[in-house]
Amino acid sequence: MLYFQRNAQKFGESQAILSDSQTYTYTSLIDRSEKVAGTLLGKQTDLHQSPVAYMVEPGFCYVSSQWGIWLAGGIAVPVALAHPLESIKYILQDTGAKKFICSKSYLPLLSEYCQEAGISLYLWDDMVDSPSHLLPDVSLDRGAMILYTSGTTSLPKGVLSTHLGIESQIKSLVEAWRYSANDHTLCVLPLHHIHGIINVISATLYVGGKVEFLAQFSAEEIFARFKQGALNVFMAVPTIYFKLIAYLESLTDKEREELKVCMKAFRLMISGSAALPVSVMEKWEALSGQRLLERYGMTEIGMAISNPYEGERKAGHVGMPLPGVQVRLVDEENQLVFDQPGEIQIKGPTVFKEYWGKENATREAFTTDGWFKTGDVAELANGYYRILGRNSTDIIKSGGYKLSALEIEEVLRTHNSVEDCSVVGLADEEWGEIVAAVVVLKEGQVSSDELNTFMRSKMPAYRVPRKYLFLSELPRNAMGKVTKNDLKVLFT
Ligand code: MLC
Ligand code: AMP
Repeated sequence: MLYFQRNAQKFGESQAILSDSQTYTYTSLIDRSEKVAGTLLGKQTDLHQSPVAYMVEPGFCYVSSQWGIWLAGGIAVPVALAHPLESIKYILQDTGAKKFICSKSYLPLLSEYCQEAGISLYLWDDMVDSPSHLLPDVSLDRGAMILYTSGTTSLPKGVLSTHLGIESQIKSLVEAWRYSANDHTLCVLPLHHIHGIINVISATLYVGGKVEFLAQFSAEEIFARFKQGALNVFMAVPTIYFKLIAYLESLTDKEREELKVCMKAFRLMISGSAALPVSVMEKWEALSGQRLLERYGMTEIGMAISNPYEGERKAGHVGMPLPGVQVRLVDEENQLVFDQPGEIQIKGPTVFKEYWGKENATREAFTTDGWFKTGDVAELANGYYRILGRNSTDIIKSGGYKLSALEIEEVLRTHNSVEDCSVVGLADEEWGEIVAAVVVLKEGQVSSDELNTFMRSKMPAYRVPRKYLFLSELPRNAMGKVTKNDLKVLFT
C-alpha cells in the first residue's frame, strides 16, 4: 500500500481538506480517490504507469484526482489552469496521455481536442464508480508524477519522479521543518509545480495536518483567512510576500497591528522558488513578527538546501543541505570547489528519475558519477549556501515561475512579421525578473499590442513578454551569438 493511503487510513476522521466551503476528512478523501481510481480502471486491473492528465480546481477535487490516478497505478500529470489549449496539447502529446480528468469548467476548452486525439475525457463529478476489483499493488519504484519545467531547451521537459522520490522529498521536509498533525496550512500556489504539490499539500497530509485552499492568489482573501486564527503554517514565493507587504502597507495602523498578532502566532512561514530579497525579508519580519525561512529547490530535485528551523535564518542565504540530500559545488571542469563559487550539484533519493521520453537530455543532466547538474551557481560561507545566479541567461524566474527565453523566442518567431528576436529577463523587485523581448521586424509594421495578443493565444500570460523593443538588428559576438547582456542594458 502506498504511503499516502496508509497514512490516510490512520488519520481516518481527522480533517484533511478545506475547500469550496466544505471540510473533508481523510476517510472521505480516500473513498473519493478510490472511486476516481475505479472509474479510470474500468475493466483494467492496473494502469501500469500510463500518464493520466488532470485539470481541476485546487482542493478536494485536485487531491482526489491525484490520489485516484496513483491508486489505479497511473502517473499523475497536473495541467496548469491558466494554460491555453496550445500548451495543454503539447503536454498531452509529449506524455502520450490517453486519459484526462477535468472539472466542469474546463470541458468546453478540452472536449473537442480530446475527441479528435482519441483521449478519454472524464468529468470528475461523474467519477463515482467503486472499484469492482482490488486496486493494483503499486511499488515505490514506479513512476508517480510528471511535472513540466522550462529550461535551456526550447520546449518544456517532463520531469518524472517516482513514488520513492516523492516520499523521500516529503520525509526530508517533515524532519527538517517539523510538520505535525497540528499543522493547518493555506495553499495559494498553482498546483502544476512542486512547491504547492509537495511542500504545501503532500507533506502536510503525510502527517495528518489540514490543508485549506484558495482558488487563486488574493492578498485580501489571504489576510481574511489569517484573521480567522486557525492557520499556523504558510509557504509562498517572494513575489507573493512582496504583494502581501504592499497590501499591509495600504491598511491603517490598527488593522496592521491586528494582523500582526495573528501572524506572529504562526508556527512557520517559508519563502522559496526564487531569491528572497533581503528588503522583503526584513519588511515582512517587521510587519508579521515572522522571520521567513528561505530554502532552495528545483523540480528535478525537490527541496535541497534550507535555512534551519531552529537557529539563525540568514537573510540572502539558503542554508544547509536538507536531510538525505547530498550537495556539492564544482567548477567549469567539474572539479570540487570549497572556497569559491561553483555550480550546485545534487545527489540522493529525492532526485527525479528521468526527463520523460528524453534519454539524451536525461544523460546530459547528470555527471558520469550520478550528480544532477542544477545550473545554479552558489558559494558556501560559514556553513550557509548563498545562491549567486545561474550559468544560463536563457532561464528567467518570474514570480516563482521558471521560463525559458528560448521557448518564448521560438513562439515569437512564428509571427509573420517577426524576422528575428531575443528574449531576456530584466531584474525587478516585485517579480524577481520580468520578460522583455527585442524584436527585428520584416518589412511592415506590427505594434507591441498585436504581438502581445498573438503571444497570449500561444502561451500562458505569465510567459508573455511585458516589454518590447524594436531594433534593426540584434547585437552579436564574434561567434554570432546574441549578446543578451548588451540587450538588457537597452531597457534601462
Ligand atoms: C502573473 N503574471 C505574471 C506572473 N504571474 N507575470 C510574470 N510572472 C508571473 N509569475 C501576470 C499575469 O499574466 C497578469 O498579467 C498579471 O501578472 C496579474 O496576474 P494575476 O494572475 O492577477 O497575478 P497574481 O495572481 O498576482 O499572480 C502572481 C503570483 C503567481 C505570484 C501569485 O505568479 C504565482 O502563483 N506564482 C507562483 C509560481 C510557483 O508556484 N512557482 C513554483 C515553481 S516550483 P495581465 O497582463 O494578464 O494582467 C520551483 C521549485 C522550488 O520553483 O524551489 O519551489
Ligand atoms: P523550477 O525549475 O521551476 O523548479 O525552479 C527551480 C529554480 O528556482 C532553481 O534552479 C533556482 O534557480 C530557483 N530557486 C529556487 N529557490 C531559490 C532560492 N531560494 N533562491 C534563489 N533561487 C531559487
